[in-house]
Amino acid sequence: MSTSGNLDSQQPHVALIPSAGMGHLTPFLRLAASLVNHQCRVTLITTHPTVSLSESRFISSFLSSFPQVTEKQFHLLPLDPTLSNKSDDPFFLQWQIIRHSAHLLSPLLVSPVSPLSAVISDVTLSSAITPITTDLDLPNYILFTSSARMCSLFACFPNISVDQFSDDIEIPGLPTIPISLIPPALLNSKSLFATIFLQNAQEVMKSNGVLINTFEALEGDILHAINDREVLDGFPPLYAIGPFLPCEFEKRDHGGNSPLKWLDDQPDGSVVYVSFGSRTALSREQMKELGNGLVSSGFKFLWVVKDKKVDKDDEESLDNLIGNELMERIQDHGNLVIRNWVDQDEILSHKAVGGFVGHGGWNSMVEAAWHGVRLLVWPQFGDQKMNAETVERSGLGMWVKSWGWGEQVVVKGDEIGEEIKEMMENNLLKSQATLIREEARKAVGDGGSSERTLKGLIQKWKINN
Ligand code: UDP
Ligand code: G50
Repeated sequence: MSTSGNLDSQQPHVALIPSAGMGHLTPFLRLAASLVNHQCRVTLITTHPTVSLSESRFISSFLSSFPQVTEKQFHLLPLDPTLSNKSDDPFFLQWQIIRHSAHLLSPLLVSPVSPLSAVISDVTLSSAITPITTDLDLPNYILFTSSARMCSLFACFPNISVDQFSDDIEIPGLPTIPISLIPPALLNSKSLFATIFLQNAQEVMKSNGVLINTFEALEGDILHAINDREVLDGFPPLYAIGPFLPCEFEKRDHGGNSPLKWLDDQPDGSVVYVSFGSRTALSREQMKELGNGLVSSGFKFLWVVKDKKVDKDDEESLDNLIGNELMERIQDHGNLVIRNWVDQDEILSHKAVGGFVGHGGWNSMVEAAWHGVRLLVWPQFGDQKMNAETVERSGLGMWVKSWGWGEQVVVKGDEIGEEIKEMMENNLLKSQATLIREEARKAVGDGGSSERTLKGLIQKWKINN
């Protein structure tokens, strides 16, 4: 503990190490903003290069808004050629590149003037970072960038043998996970994703704690089962400090093309917002069925269309993607289709928006909870079915189990239209979503569960300074 009596010297200094993809960067930058607001000193480790343009723009905008944050640039090693055939997902490959470059981090984590009180790194990097923080004798925390439900699977993963992957998965203290919900990449123990996931799950046991963007009303039962050590004895404390709040620095200049003007003209609660996040492209065939389904639902919609995983590659025109005929029908009905990045927060917070058709990316799920917008979740890959299950259990939304994973089946437009109608007309979902919004606000408000948990953590870092 500092003996100088100088308040400043008690200011905890936290280094943040995000991973690749907007779904990983976004919660880190929101956490960084929150730590600054709680009078912490923050160092942000920024990886160079990034995979997407969105990531580099987001980091620049964050750093301009928070000049008090120290940036330490982390220049990655080139891709090891033996890796390139291990996955066709540029974000998974980047996780591995960051992991392989981790030894270059040590000098960035040494700060003689203001030693670090804690290092918080993304869960996808955990097993590569832990040896470094151990060497430097620094407290090590992990940010788990998905749901607590997914975290329960993560915790148990090293104890699940490959043969068990033909059965549903038993999670002590919690409902069984049907095998159909498990991220497909985990079912192949040789996949790059499964290899990293297992190593991270083993090493996370050595960390001082796991931070997570969730809150009591959304996943209280799961949080308790993990923290009461029912799920796994010895799992580090899980700190639920969500919802992470969208921030001013995230706003972009739309060059006069903001969907807000269109939303302003729609009746309250009448619009369906449709987006599959920052890195999910539907097949052309599925895109057309979705367009038909949206039109047949009879509800007005704002649809964000993506054709490629990485934003730099997203070049095809809308007419080419969904066809002139469908495009005309969409526009005849006065709907809006957008091809670019949107400010999801300003859309979800708009009073015209009544429902959200989304892929189950965890950040989007928590944003929907924050704004009390009910959900039809349509999981495409990865952790998204686990997230969909937890959203359904909380009462915030629904999902259709028979729709399978994104690439497995093409869901027909009529069926999509029917489910959208069900979500929009379901008054129970509507009132539950409103309640969850209130609970979300309580959680981060004065004396709320997440606010107390975050303050407790910061206090711990101060004492260890
Ligand atoms: N997002 C956005 N505008 C877009 C696409 C995505 O603001 O056009 C944001 C969204 O609000 C969320 C993040 O990007 O904060 C995406 O993370 P999520 O976990 O929902 O899904 P992922 O993109 O990782 O699949
Ligand atoms: C991103 C993704 C697919 C996916 C997940 C993503 C998760 C999150 C948890 O975040 O499941 C996770 C923990 C450890 C790890 C990777 C991911 O190594 O595209 O499933």
